[in-house]
Order: sequence, then C-alpha cells, then structure tokens
Amino acid sequence: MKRVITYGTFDLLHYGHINLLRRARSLGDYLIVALSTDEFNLNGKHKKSYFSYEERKSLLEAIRYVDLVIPEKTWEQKVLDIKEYHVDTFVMGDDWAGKFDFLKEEGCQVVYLPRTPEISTTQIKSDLKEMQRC
Ligand code: C2G
Repeated sequence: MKRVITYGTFDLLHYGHINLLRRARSLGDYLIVALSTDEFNLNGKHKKSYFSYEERKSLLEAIRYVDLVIPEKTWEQKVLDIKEYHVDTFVMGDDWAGKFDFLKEEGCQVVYLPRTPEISTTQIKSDLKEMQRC
C-alpha cells in the first residue's frame, strides 16, 4: 500500500483544495491529511481560520480522496509523521516548491503539484466583502 501525506489549513474548503487532494490520492492508495490546528494557525501561520479544526476535519473526512486526518501542530513534525505513518510520498501545492525537499533524505518522494489558479481562501473572503458592498 502506497501512502501519501499532505498538509494544510483547508479553510473555506474549495475546488482548489479538492483538486489537490484528488491528485495527491492518485499518487498512492491511502491519503493522510495533516490538518493545521487552530493553535498552529494562530501561532505558526499567524492566521485565523473561519472554520474550527473540528469543522475543517469533518469536511475533509467527508471527501472520498481522504483516508485519515491528523493534526498538524508544528512546522517540524513532518519527519516524525513520515516515519510514524510509513509515508511513501509527500505532496504539496507548488506554492511550496522546494521548501520540503529535505524530506527526500527520509526516503520519501516529494511532489509539488500545480496550484489551481484563481481560487484561494483569501480570494473568497475578499470577494464576499465586495459582494456585501453591492
Ligand atoms: N492549494 C491549491 N490550489 C489552490 C489553493 C490551495 O493547490 N488554489 C493547495 C495548497 O498549495 C496546499 C493545499 O491546497 O498544498 C492546502 O492549502 P492551504 O490550506 O492554504 O495550506 P497552507 O496554508 O499553505 O498550509 O505545513 C504546510 C502548511 O500546513 C501548508
């Protein structure tokens, strides 16, 4: 069984996230999503998500491509996760290209997939603000 892992906040879940998850899952047989906790979002990423960790987790667990959701609490946990979950392939969108190549030293394939253009959680938030003005 080929095991794939990816990381993210996945707030205001949108088709860019789904495109990423679908392609990540197609690289193996089992997809783990390490989901940023509310605390990590605040302290590690300096952003606040609209949906809570539990809400974002339940959304991800409803997606056919996702087999397991675990918490992402720190930037540094990736090496341990890869060992603990016997991960073969690490996947991120290419906005992270090159940032996690060190994971290859753990014997893990590292894949950066093209982001889906024109959609992001930030874009959704600003569009909604604009709509309220109309
Ligand atoms: N993504 C994408 N296309 C978009 C938007 C997002 O492919 N239009 C991808 C991102 O590249 C990322 C994943 O979807 O691989 C999740 O996106 P975010 O929730 O924004 O993740 P991020 O905040 O970048 O957190 O340790 C890594 C971090 O947790 C990544």
